Amino acid sequence: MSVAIGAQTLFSAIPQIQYEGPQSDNPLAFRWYDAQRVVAGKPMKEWLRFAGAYWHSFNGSGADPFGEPTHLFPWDTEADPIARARAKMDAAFEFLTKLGLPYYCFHDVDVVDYTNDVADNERRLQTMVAYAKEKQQETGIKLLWGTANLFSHRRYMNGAATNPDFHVLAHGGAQVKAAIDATIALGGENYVFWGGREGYMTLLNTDMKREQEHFARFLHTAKDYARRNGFTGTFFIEPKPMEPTKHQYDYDAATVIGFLRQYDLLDDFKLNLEVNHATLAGHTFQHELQVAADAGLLGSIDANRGDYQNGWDTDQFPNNLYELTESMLVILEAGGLQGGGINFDAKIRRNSTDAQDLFHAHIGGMDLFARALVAADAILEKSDYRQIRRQRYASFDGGPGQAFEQGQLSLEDLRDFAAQNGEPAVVSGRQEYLENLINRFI
Ligand code: XLS
Ligand code: NI
Ligand code: NI
Repeated sequence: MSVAIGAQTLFSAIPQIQYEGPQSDNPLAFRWYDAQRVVAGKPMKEWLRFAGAYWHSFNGSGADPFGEPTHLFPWDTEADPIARARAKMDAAFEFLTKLGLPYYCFHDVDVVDYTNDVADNERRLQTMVAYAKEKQQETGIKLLWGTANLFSHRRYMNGAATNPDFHVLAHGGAQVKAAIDATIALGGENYVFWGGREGYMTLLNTDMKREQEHFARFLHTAKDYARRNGFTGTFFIEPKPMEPTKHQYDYDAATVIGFLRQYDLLDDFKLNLEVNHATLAGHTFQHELQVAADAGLLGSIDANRGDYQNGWDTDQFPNNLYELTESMLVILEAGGLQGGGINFDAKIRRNSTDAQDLFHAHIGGMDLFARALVAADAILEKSDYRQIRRQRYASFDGGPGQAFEQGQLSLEDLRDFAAQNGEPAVVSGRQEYLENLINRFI
């Protein structure tokens, strides 16, 4: 991104992004996302609750393991950390406002640079929270969730809550306390734990059971603190199977649900599911959504996509309408997200260096979700999609099938039914018909 000249800001050349409809050829307009349009009984805006991710959009420098930064932000020329953080926040709120994003999300360290001093960090964050409060009031933009970055600092190389050294764990606690305070002060609606390095690199030096117990204790301690201090929102755990550790404890939705149940955290925690993390776990995103929805824990989404040709968290902006329509089917049938929204945990590529690129990326993502929402609603309302699935299980709706579901049949009863009724009829699962259905409505 080019450096601002004079009074100009990074985004001053970009207009307010408006809905212009599918016929528009303006790349800086929405073609599908029409915030107030009612779909399935609610405005799109409420179904989707989009958020901008501070870390990718305003800290992501484009640097990679092979090369230096390519995204040169104007605020980085400010020497004073608070002045730098304010200039960055000005740009962030200008961006969110121009896109009409109702929410944002941040880690503590995204907002202001961190030092090794706990008290100094708290002061810096409080200063920026006061500034963010003004910005929120001016713009009406709200905090979808806050979180603490417990993975970048070198002290966390062996984890934070699961670190073998209590001293390191305590530093994690200090950061989480400050991040929870910030979230409460800003009226944040949720608080996220992504277990950055909560996992292991080799079992040879790891007491996995003890680490997981520490993790659960840490979550309880943080949750109790937040509740005591008036936080009424939901805590989310964000599953990811690997990277940066070889094995992350929050592997996937099913693993996290088991963990929450085992350690008595189900009353306060739900899931924040990320598309690329599902891919890394060897699942489709739809699968992860369905697992969470079935457990009543579908809280929030980190929107992005991976690259099917490689195995890491590339965090690209979403652009696959077919897959997203399948995902929106799950979300719509679940009645929406519980407390959360759609956070663009995605970054423009290293070689996308214009201010406009960040807008194109988000416009594309927002349009895609809006379009998938419309398509999924049409599939549910105008096709035989639901009926086909219901029909597949009709043998359990009455008679011995129902008795089985109700726990009234023994294994001998099953045996007798099989013996008396011969071979079951061959019934098609109609997969291709259903796949065509998705394509018909998108
Ligand atoms: C990294 C995670 C991270 C979380 C927030 O892979 O997706 O960005 O969303 O800590
Ligand atoms: Ni994420
Ligand atoms: Ni990720």
